[in-house]
Amino acid sequence: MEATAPLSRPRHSFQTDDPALEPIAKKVEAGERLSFDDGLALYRSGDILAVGWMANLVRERMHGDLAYFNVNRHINPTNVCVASCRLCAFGRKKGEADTYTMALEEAWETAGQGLTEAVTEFHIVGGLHPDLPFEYFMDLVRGLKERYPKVHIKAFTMVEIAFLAKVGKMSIAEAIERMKEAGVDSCPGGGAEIFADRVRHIICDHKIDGSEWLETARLLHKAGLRSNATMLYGHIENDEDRVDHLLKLREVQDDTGGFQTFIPLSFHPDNTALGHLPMSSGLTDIRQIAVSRLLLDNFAHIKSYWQMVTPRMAQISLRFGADDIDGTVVEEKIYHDAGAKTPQGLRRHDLVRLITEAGRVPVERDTLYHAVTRSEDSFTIAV
Ligand code: V47
Repeated sequence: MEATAPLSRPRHSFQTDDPALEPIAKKVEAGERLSFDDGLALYRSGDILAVGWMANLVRERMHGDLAYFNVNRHINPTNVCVASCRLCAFGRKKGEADTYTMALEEAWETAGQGLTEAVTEFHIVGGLHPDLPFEYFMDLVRGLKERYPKVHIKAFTMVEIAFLAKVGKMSIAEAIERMKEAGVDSCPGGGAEIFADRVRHIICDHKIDGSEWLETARLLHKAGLRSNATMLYGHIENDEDRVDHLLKLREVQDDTGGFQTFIPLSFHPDNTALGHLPMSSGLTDIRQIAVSRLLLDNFAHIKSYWQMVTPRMAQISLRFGADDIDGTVVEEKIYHDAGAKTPQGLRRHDLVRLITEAGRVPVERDTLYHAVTRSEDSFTIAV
């Protein structure tokens, strides 16, 4: 059961100097669905406080003052990747000097290094390795489950699942069944980038296309696994591409209900083939959180991933539509290869402090948003 806390504070009324936001506010207050054009108006409005006010209204209606975090550990088993995505600073071609691929024992041991904080989730994402067999990934998951049976395994993006199915010469539906048998509990939301073909051809031409990503998510949800969804923004996409991306996710969610959390990811240009582009600004990050909350009316959670936007911005986001700031992470490679200046990981008490200072009530959650209660070095999950 998810924790909820109704909010008893009285609400101030909506005010804006942007007439385009007036009809949108009426819809938001009435709980009505927003349109494509509403999405564009939200991206183009100069009144960020009014946009944030609406997003905060929705966020508090859904979660009161609660703000979620988890104690997790990222594991990136390999950086060898057949794709050559211009957006990426992490992937390497086989044979290059700074490649790595974890032996299974090494991956299992690395996973245990975060257990001093009793992690409740392993988040596993990696390159599309040309030679690793399907069974390497299943053994990786099976070995983790054997060694850490209480830890939820959130593994493999839609892009990896489609690739693994090809490697294993099986359908995507079969690959998903095999993943479930091995012990995968849910899937992360990466690889979605921007669904529009025009943009996808430039930033990640070698990945499955947008409709394949969405179809793989549908299959996953149909098989009973939940997943997250992401959007990579702040590169060459425009407002129409962003709204299109969000509404395509909303459409799948109407059908399956299988998405758990939406995570907007700000593009980090360093060491990528798009290194000439500037980093997104704080205003863009905050707006992206708010617009996501407003358009994705059927998503329970909007995550402001502190690794991406910095702990400072994640804190502010909790007043602009976000209800989650992700977890301890411990060791992050994908954005740090692309120039992220944030720490590799944060401790549990740092996350609690960030949330409390923002005037919200911290709730440690597991991956499926059950509240976690801790005593000394063990934890229990309220289901
Ligand atoms: O798909 C890659 C992004 C994603 C860069 O599900 C980059 O809870 C910025 O999906 N600059 C992988 N972003 C990470 C991911 C994720 C992260 C946190 C939580 C969850 C979750 C999922 O990272 C990739 C891509 O969109 N990425 N390179 C870059 N240079």
